[in-house]
Amino acid sequence: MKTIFSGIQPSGTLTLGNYLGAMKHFVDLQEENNCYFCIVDEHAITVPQDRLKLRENIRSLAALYLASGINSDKSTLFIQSEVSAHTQLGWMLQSISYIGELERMTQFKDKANGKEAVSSSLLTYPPLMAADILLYKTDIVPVGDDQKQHLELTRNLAQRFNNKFNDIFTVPEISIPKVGARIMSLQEPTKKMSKSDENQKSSIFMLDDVKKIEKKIKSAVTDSEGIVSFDKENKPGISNLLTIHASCTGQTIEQLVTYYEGKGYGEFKQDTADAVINTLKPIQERYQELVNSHELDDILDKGAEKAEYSAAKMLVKAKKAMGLGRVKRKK
Ligand code: ATP
Ligand code: LTN
Repeated sequence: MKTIFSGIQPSGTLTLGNYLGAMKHFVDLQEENNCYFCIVDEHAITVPQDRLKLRENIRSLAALYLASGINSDKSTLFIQSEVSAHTQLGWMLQSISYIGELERMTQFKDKANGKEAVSSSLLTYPPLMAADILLYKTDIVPVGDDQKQHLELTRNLAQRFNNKFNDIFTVPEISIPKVGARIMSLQEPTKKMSKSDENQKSSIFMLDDVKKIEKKIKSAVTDSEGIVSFDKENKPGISNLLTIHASCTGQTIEQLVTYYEGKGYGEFKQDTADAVINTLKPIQERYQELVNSHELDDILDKGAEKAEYSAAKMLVKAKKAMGLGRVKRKK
C-alpha cells in the first residue's frame, strides 16, 4: 500500500480542468492506497482573498471532493490550516530553499507578472507545498501537468534535508494522468483552463448548469477546417475538446476521431457538451446535499484529527534533525 497526497486551492469554484486533471484520479487511487486529500487554504492566501468568499470556497471544495467520490472511510480529507505542522515544517524547509530556485518557478513568475504588490509568500509557496507532501511520508503525488516543477523542487528539498541532517523524508514520485493532464482554456486553447481566469467563458466550472455548459462549449474557439482530428499545434481548440470528450466518456481519442469522420463541428460540440453534462450532473446533485450539512463538518473534524496525528510525529523528527528546541529529559 502506497501513501498518496494531493492538494487543491480553495481559490474559486473548481473547473473541469481540476476535475479531469486531478480529482477524478484521486477517486480511483483511494481504493488501494492510504490517501490524504487537502484543501490548501494557506496556499490560497498567497494572493489576495476576500475572507467570506474564502470561507465559502473552503466548504465548497470539501463538498466537491466528497461529491466527486472521495470516501472519508477510505481517505483522509482535511483543511491545511487546521493542522499547524504544515506551516511549521514549511518554515523549516524555507531555510534550506534558495531564493534563486524559488524565483525560477513558472507559477511564481506568472502570478507575480506585472503586479506591484507581490506577497513574499507567493515566492515561498513551494517549500510549504513540500511540507504538505513530506509530512506524510508520501510515495506518490497525483497532480496535473502544471505542478511538475513544484514536485521536482519538493524532491530536491527532501534530498537536501536528508543529506544535510538526517535521512527522514521519503522522496515522492509525481503521477500525471495520460489523458486530461492539461485541459486548456475554451477561449485561448494554448493557455491552461484556470479557476482564476477573468474570462468566464474560458472555463467550465464544476457547478455550471446545463445551459451554461452547452453555451460555453458551443462558443469554444476552434478553426475553420471542419475536420475533427487531434493536432495540438495546429488545431489546439478541437484537440482540447477531444481530450475533454475522451476523459468524460472513457473513449480513446482515436475512437472519437474515427467516429466523427465526415461529421461537422456542430454535432461534435453538442456531443462533447452532453458528455460533460453527464459527468458533472450527478456530482452537482450530491454536492447540494452535502455543502451545508453537519456530515461535512464531521468528516473534516475527523480528517484534521487523523492528519494531525501523523504530521505531528514527522514534525518532531524534523525538529530533532535540525536541532530545534530541547531534548526532553526524563524526570
Ligand atoms: P489557480 O488558477 O487558482 O492557480 P488552478 O485552477 O491551477 O488554480 P489548483 O488548485 O492550483 O488549480 O490545482 C488543483 C489541481 O488541479 C492540481 O493538481 C492541478 O495540477 C490540477 N489542474 C489545474 N488546472 C488544470 C487543468 N487546466 N488541466 C488539468 N489539471 C489541472
Ligand atoms: N501547488 C498546487 C496545490 C498544492 C498541492 C500541494 C498539490 C499545494 N500543496 C501538495 C499536491 C500536493 C497547485 O497550485 N495546484
